[in-house]
Amino acid sequence: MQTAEASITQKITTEEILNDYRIGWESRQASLAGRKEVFMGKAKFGIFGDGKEVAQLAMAKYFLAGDFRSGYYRDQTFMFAIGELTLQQYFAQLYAHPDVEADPSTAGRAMNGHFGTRSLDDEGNWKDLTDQKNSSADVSPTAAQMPRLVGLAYASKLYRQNPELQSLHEFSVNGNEVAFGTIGNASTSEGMFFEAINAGGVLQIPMLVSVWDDGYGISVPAEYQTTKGSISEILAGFQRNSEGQQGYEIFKVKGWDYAALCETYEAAVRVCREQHVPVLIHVEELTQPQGHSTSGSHERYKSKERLEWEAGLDCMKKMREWILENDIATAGELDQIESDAKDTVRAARSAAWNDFASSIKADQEEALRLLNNLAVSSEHTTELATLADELQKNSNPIRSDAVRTVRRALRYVRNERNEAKRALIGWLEQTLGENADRYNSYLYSQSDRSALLVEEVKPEFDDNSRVVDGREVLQACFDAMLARDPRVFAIGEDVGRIGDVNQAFAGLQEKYGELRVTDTGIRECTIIGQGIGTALRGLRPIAEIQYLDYLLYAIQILSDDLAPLQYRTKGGQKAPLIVRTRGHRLEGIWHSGSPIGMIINAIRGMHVLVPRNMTQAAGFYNTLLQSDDPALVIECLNGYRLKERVPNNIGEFTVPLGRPEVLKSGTDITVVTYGSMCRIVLEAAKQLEEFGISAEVIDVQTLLPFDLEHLISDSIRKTNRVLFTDEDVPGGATAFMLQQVVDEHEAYRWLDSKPQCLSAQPHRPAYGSDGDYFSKPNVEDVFEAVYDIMHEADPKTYPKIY
Ligand SMILES: Cc1ncc(C[n+]2csc(CCOP(=O)(O)OP(=O)(O)O)c2C)c(N)n1
Repeated sequence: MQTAEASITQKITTEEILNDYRIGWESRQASLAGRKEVFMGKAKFGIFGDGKEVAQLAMAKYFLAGDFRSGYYRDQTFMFAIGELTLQQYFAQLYAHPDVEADPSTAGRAMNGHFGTRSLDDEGNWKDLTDQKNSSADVSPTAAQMPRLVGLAYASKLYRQNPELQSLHEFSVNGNEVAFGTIGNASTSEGMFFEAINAGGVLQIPMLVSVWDDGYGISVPAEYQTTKGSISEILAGFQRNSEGQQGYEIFKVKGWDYAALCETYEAAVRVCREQHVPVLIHVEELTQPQGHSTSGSHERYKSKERLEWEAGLDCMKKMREWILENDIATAGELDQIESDAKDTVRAARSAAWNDFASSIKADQEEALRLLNNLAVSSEHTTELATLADELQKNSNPIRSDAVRTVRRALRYVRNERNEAKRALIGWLEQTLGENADRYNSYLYSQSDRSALLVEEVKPEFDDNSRVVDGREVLQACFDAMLARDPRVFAIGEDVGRIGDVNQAFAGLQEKYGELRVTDTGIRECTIIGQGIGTALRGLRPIAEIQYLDYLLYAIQILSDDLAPLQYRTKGGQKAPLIVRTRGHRLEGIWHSGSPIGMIINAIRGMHVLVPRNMTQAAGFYNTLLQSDDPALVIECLNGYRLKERVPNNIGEFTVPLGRPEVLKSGTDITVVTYGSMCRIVLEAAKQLEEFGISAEVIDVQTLLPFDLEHLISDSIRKTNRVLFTDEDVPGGATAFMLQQVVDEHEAYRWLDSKPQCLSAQPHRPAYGSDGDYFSKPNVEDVFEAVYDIMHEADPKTYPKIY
């Protein structure tokens, strides 16, 4: 472990130091003012970076264009210092200003303290990321910035070591970019932190992790969080050593010591950038002058002595003392900087508020004008005037106030017909449209590379098309992808040497090298993070989760980080990661998973594709590679050895998203399913034919998006009956399909029988063939479910079986 010398560096000019001091004070004043805004009711919640200013000023000095940050809500000073956040933007975010120009990080969507830069232009195209200082988009769950950090740093390794990537100038200059992570000391208690630290050490990537240690996690002190109360002490075993064992370079430094911090960051970033050695910097003795957040005061849990200790070690106070001790500026000059900072912040705050409030006010005034117009001609003048009066009196309106008032007003005039009413409805519709863009847009890509816009190219077969095991279809597809696009690489457990547990990558590591087809440790969460971070930097990872059952280890990071990325940046960042896994029926409790309802409800913002065989899967991979949306592809565990034909255009054919396929046409009932259940339903449908029942079998193919052209509803229009079946628990994905088809697509109009679902048992499947038979829907179950529906409709023709 290194302890940097706390000497005055010769390398930093007086001007730079005073500039840092100014930024530090502006940041401090922004925290103080921000808290007041919350208490005045102008913002709902505030979490600030006071007490962490000086360390962040030092870190910012060594953060270069092309570098990436993956941090958390305390990093405002760093963002100011690298020039990627203005004071006005800071306040705009606090107020939840829903405009990208006002809050480029999140367009008001993610609460204050959630930072991010815009990697994409307005059309969703990559900007030159080497030309700007980058921050990936923050999330609130503690330590969830860590998995992505692994990927951001891993991208540098790929760009440096894979010569085929040299031409991608807008993402990297020889892999020189460092990924800077920040995390609070208490958040290092999370499993994700340790998993990411270990992965960074194994991978030897330029990942520099700063732990901002203020001794607490809200009210819980370090001794409850960390063994020995010190993260650097317990991570000491990760230190690389002189015997050539690779690992980390670990530094420890006081968070109020400007000179030592600058020295430390300079040395740390150099080793990280030049040698691609991961670094941990434990920044101790930080404080929280205003406590954790606006939700409560720290006087409740910090002793008087602790509070005094914090006041004495306040980093801005210590920086001032250091400047004075070293005759860098006079007390008067520093006073002036401090007082200017106050004025600057006040002005920025007012500008942000005026900008935020004025567009709302304009909306409010227009609504009032139209409402008053209507009141004049209406039979409900009193009610409308009362509503208008209430809206008028609201001196701090928000957008929903005018909308709510107008919607209520329209109830009174529902029987009236006049121009004033039409004008008010016109206003409402326009405002709702604008607010849909403000609050509901960009869940998926809105660029011309949306997965939904990829042209269908049908697979081509001829008499010479090879008939092979399903896994070989995938192998041919991945081979073509790797050959065609140097940005593509695959990672996962057992993916490299043996080409995954089902051998769809067999031989491809030998052919394309270890950087393209790569084994990882058993660490699902950071496998996904590795994928997210590299995708954020222009690469096209395929990150494999060995079995769907183990996706649960990664579901949080998919749900919190990847899926909402476009949404929480309003189209400012994208990570077109392809997550590959295999699931549905095989054997036993943890190798037969099909928790599809849970997944599709957790990861809106990703596409979820459930191909029934490997040809469909290959077509989906080809589609996804042309798109900038992230997706999860769930292959059928029991399908790798089933025979399929290899399309002649294996690398080119595409399967469209959101289009179900009719696998067997029929007239009596529609049976809707997906994945491994397709074969079971087809077999049941064959047996039903013997008994005079003609079932139409539909494979939905993709659950998100779901049947965009309402083809299932069209089928029900013909058959008037429907059964939804899958291997999920009751109320899982069958309930989703039912809701989509019957409610959203209004198929209830065509139904002559109750729409029904046939799911697996509510427990996980038991082991062995009998365990499978009695846990999941089998051919007989499907047969009888369909038959019973027909029996209920026509008991004479279809008498009860038993
Ligand atoms: C997964 C998760 N659990 C709990 C929280 C609530 N929470 C927000 S901040 C915080 C304390 C974090 O402390 P630390 O990491 O030391 O950072 P600090 O706020 O002190 O800078 C907690 C528990 C959360 N955001 N995410």
